[in-house]
Amino acid sequence: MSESTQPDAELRRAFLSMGSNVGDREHFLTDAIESLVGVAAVSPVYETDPVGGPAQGAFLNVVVEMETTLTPRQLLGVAHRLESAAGRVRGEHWGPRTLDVDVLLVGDLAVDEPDLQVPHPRMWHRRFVLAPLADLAPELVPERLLAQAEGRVAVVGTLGLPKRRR
Ligand code: GSY
Repeated sequence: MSESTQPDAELRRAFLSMGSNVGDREHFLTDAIESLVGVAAVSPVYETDPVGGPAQGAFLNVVVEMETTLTPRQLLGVAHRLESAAGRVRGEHWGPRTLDVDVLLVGDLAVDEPDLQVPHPRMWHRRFVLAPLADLAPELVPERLLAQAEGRVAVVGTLGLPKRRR
């Protein structure tokens, strides 16, 4: 499927969650973000306890805000492409990974298909998503949900990204 945009497509505020817990975690996140078109903001980097899956190492997580005309399905295609570029091998379910990219929100669009749900159905329970999302868009994250969410998180810095074009 093409990821090209439609001439009259609406520009929307979209949010992607990215996580890495294998190898050079910061490098995988930085590379992925640098290859995205339409990045508007990147949250601080959080080191986070793994939620779900087998015993595994700590993640680095960020949330990326985009201004984009891409549809949720096109953004899912972008997410899969970024994961492949990071050499991700789909092994154990919820196991360690070089890069995971989830489509969280795309404007006020809602999608409920077997392989794609937007808003992302688990995001409201995961502190590794809600904390960086609240840094970028506090109005989207109810304080009560952030307080109740699962998993310890700690800010460890910011990614050294170059200033860039949209
Ligand atoms: O769903 C994203 C992959 N993932 C993560 C993650 O990115 N961070 C943390 N802390 N735990 C996770 N469990 C899974 S699965």
